[in-house]
Order: sequence, then structure tokens, then C-alpha cells
Amino acid sequence: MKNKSAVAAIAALSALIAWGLHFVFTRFPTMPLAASEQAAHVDSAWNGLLIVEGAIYALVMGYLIYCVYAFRAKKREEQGQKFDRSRGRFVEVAWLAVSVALTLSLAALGSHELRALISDPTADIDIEVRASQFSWEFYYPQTKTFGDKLYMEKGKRHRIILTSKDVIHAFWVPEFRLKQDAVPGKAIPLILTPTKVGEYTLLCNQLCGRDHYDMRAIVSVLEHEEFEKNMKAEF
Ligand SMILES: [Cu+2]
Repeated sequence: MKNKSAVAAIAALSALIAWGLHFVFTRFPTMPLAASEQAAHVDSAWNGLLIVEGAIYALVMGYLIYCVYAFRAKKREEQGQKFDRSRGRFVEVAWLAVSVALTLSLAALGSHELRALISDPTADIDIEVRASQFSWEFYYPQTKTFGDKLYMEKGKRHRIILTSKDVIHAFWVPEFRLKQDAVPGKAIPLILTPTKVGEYTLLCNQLCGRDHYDMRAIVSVLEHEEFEKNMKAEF
């Protein structure tokens, strides 16, 4: 690095890029509405990643832009000076150490959030969700009722028990964030706690055949009274 002003130039460029990224991400959110308790864990891991990656991206791009300017082609008589590589070793070792530390801390953040999502298997409402080419079926064992719409009660923990009649499908409601495969011969649980009343779309997220794109169902999150009423009226 030529002089101290280079450090200031790189820092200024990096800060500018970081601010730009922050501006874009806050103006144009990268995630849809968060409508479940579990969404907060996924979003916190996602935002953590975004901050770390944004900072690294800004630093690398800031340095790159500085290099494009500082080491641009010189006059012929100034070219051909021997390049001293010895000082690069410190940067190399530091970069490696920081990368390892960052990777390990991101893995720790990820496993912390994952544990929060799967550690407690208890639920208030069980719903058996059966996937088949190309539709969804919902069964409520506690009330012994079927439905072609997935009714959920706001604020209650639901245990979605996923099965498949034919091939591999995947249960995915973008607003709830979590995604789980439905595998033939297996019953896979997924805990979800909706937090916002409304209608959402359940999508199949594994390519499962010709009409995969159309394998959808309506998810209706209701308040307690409405939920009870619907369970009696609909089925
Ligand atoms: Cu599918």
C-alpha cells in the first residue's frame, strides 16, 4: 500500500458500498411477509448472513476499485519494477484466519437457530398433510375431519405430519419460511406457529411431475372462534 491515505480511500469506498447495499436491502426487502414464529429464526439467520456478506463484499469491492485506480497502467519507463511479495504473507494468513473464524461463527448461528426450530416437538394441533400428484389433502386427527384447504389457528403450535402417496413433494408456505420434503413411506413432522391472520398459498417445492407448478392449496389462518366454527362448518 502506497501511503496512509490509501487506507482511508479503501475505507471510504467500502463504507459507501456498504451503505448502498444497506439502502437497497432496506428499501427492497429480500423476504416476503413473516407470518409465523419460526420465520423470525430464519430471518435472523438470513439477516445475519446478509450483514456479514455485505460487509465482506463492500471491503473486497472497495479494495478492488482502489487497486484499479492505484495500479493502473503507468508510463513505459516506470513499468517493470520488481514486485515485493514478502509483505503479502501477513494478509494471506490474516484473510485465511478471518475466513475460518467467520465460517465457524456462521455455522454456530445457523445451528443455534435450527435447534430453536426443531428442539421442541410438542404441539397444540396435529394436521396430517398428504401430498400426491398433484394435490394436497389435510386431515385433523383430533377432530377426525378432512379438508381441501389448510386451516390453522393463529398463535397455536401446529404439528404438520407430512406423508406422500407417490413421489417426493415438499411443503412450503413462503410466509412461514420453513420447507419440508414429503417422502413416500415416511411421516415427517414440521412445527409451525402462524402469527398473522390471513390467506396464504401452500406450494409444492420439489419437481414432482407434469403439473408440479399447479400443486397448490390455500392456507387459511384464523382466530380461535373462526377456526372452531370453520372446523365444524366445512367438514
Ligand atoms: Cu410437486
